[in-house]
Amino acid sequence: MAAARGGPRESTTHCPYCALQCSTVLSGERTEVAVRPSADFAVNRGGLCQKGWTAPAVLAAPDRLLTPLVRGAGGELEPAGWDEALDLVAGRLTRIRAEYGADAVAVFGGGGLTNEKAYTLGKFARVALGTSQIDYNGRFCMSSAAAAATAAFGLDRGLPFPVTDLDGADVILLAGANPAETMPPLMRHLAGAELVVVDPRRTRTARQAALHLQPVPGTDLALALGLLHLAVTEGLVDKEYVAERTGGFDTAWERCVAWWPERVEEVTGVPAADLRTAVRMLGDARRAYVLTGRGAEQHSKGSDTVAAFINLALALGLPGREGSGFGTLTGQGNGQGGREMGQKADQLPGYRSLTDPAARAHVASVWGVDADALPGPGRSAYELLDALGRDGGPRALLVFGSNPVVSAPRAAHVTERLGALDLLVVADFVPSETAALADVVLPVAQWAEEEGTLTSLEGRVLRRRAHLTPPPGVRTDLEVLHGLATRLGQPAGRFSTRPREVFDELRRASAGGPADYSGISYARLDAGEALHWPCPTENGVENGAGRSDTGGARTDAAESHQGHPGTPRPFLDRFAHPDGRARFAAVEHRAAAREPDRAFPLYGTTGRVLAQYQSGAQTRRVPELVAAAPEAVVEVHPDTARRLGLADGGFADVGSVYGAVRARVRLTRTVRTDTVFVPFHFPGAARANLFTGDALDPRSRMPEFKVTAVRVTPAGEGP
Ligand SMILES: Nc1nc2c(c(=O)[nH]1)N[C@H]1C(S)=C(S)[C@@H](COP(=O)(O)OP(=O)(O)OC[C@H]3O[C@@H](n4cnc5c(=O)[nH]c(N)nc54)[C@H](O)[C@@H]3O)O[C@H]1N2
Ligand SMILES: Nc1nc2c(c(=O)[nH]1)N[C@H]1C(S)=C(S)[C@@H](COP(=O)(O)OP(=O)(O)OC[C@H]3O[C@@H](n4cnc5c(=O)[nH]c(N)nc54)[C@H](O)[C@@H]3O)O[C@H]1N2
Ligand code: SF4
Ligand SMILES: [Mo]
Repeated sequence: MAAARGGPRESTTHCPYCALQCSTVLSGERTEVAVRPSADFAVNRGGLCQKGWTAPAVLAAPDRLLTPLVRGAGGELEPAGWDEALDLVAGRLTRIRAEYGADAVAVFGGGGLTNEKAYTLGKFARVALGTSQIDYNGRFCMSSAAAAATAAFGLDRGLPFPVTDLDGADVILLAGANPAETMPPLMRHLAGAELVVVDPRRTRTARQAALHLQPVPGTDLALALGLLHLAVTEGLVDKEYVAERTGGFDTAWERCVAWWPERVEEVTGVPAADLRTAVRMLGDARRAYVLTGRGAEQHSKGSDTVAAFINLALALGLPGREGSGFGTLTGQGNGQGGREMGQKADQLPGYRSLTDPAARAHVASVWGVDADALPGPGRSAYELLDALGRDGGPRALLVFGSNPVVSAPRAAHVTERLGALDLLVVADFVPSETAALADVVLPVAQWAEEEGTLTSLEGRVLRRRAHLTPPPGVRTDLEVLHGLATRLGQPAGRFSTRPREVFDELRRASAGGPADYSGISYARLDAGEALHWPCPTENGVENGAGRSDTGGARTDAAESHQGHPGTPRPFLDRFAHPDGRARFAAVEHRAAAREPDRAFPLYGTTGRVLAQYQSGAQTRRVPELVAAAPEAVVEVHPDTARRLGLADGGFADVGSVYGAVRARVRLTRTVRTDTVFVPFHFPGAARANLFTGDALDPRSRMPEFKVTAVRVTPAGEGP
């Protein structure tokens, strides 16, 4: 969107980082792109966090990748031409497939990719490569919440209401979320409510809370069962709602009968009186929300933990009522859209199941291929990484939008598996730690250099706009996939390089699915419409296949000429199960995979700090952010430090049965005495994931990032 003729050229777009997708206005040319928050987007209301303000720095990063790199005979990455690099990749993929079969080639995607890229990546894997082996980093992020929400509500829309609905809340329970650091502008929407924060650390968010519950890591499931127990015994259950809108209450109640407050206190360390206060605050509020973050979800029981919090919300009658609800705070920029477009091991576009024959037939017809030719579900993210280079496992991996050397659990092992591949190809715009191991590195365009859409944490589809052209030598992800697909024998027209064309195709592919985008168009978005999926019709004409199971969505297009208005609140009338009811889940508490013992006596947990993003590949290249958070620190309580002989500012090794990270000690009373915390944004020997392990949630396959038994020992020198 150019400004008025003669004025400075400006582009209205969205931040490249988290799922809040704050709206920004860009001006200026490459080395001096300036960013400011746009004033008229209600989610950030003129606010940005430090990462958003400094995002343009990555566009001009001094070590930005500007030419393909190919590992030469001497073992070094050397500049190469595009044809040379793509020919080489396609040739080697073809040989590997011929020798070992289609599943010997794997793809790893990311929740930061636009909808257009995520869609094309999934299609590329299933059609051009014919492999079942594709998964993405959202497995490490949203999978537990997604599994629980799908089971409970029949649909996984992270927040099934606009963020601005939170403004009117009286009470909000945040389980394992620290938005004051992970989504600062969201705090404005929480300011009017009394917060109940569940976090083993007294975070910036917890400090703003009316009540802070500080449980032992990995005990949220017991805590949530205890809160449901109290909701019942305190007479706070909304019986009419439970009878009319839900099913399964009785079996859920059976599981928490025995979780009386004193027992919960024993397991979680949270005083029974505080549990009572929490449940009364929620139960007495006129408008209340229960929201989960990764602290409750990234466990080997993450999906059951979310289910237990949903049980609580259902018992209180919150979901599907205007002004109240349950939601999960989705993480990455396109964390919501990225999980609907078919880059997940078991999914097709439109949040369809890869094992549903009707879904396969529909998507195959849009792709112009035979449904029988589509592979079935493949391995989940960690299982995929673990299988690399093994007998029967993938021999080649293509990575688009993730840096697993830093961000995957059991990082030393994953790094070793990457090293066992015959071919590692990484598309990125900076030399990430994973790109540094690659055989071929493909330099791609960044957020401000290309068009596309992302779907924010509230399920709203947003336009990302190009402000710059990509630097010479750089291609877009869509161009890279097109170049590879044609070299693998695909017809030139099958993989478009134009985002708008891809979006129009994905609308058709999603039509009739749970995440139906068919009524959303670039034209409607550019006209300023706020469209949340499902949105099944444009201009009153249904797009693509007839829609069927959009779940509980209200699909009554307001006026046929205006098109479907989108669905900001999908559960107001009914939930998305065929009977319209939400389901309670019968879940039981269980221990973490690695509980503390004599050798590893502490809980090690991990997470985020304000100034760094994810694996840090982008934010460690921004001087202001490096100044604010230069290195990994291990947060240790002073009493614990005294026992262990740790000095503030000295180094320590935080080790588990899997391995050890070296980080600088930061003494703080904000963390429990039995727990240490390490942010996961840093590389090399400072990778928090050196101590995390391979335990997975049986349902979501989410790794246990948030609790590992560790020991902390003084270390002489830095990493
Ligand atoms: N600054 C910044 N912001 C980000 C990101 C980033 O990397 N940096 N990433 C984005 C993404 S992808 C995501 S997923 C979101 C994540 O956003 P959050 O979920 O808010 O982030 P985390 O720091 O991973 O975890 C939240 C809290 O969980 C707590 N926790 C640890 N163990 C437990 C436990 O057993 N139970 C409970 N209840 N809490 C526990 C931690 O102390 C931490 O404060 O942030 C997004 N925003
Ligand atoms: N210990 C621990 N580990 C964790 C977590 C935790 O809480 N604790 N959280 C987990 C969570 S929630 C997440 S989401 C993951 C995230 O971890 P990662 O998947 O590693 O995410 P990023 O660091 O964002 O990596 C994205 C990479 O892709 C590049 N990139 C960005 N956009 C694009 C694009 O459009 N195209 C291409 N080709 N490349 C792009 C970036 O430069 C970067 O190198 O980490 C997980 N790991
Ligand atoms: S809160 Fe998220 S979207 Fe907003 S500026 Fe910060 S990183 Fe960007
Ligand atoms: Mo995430």
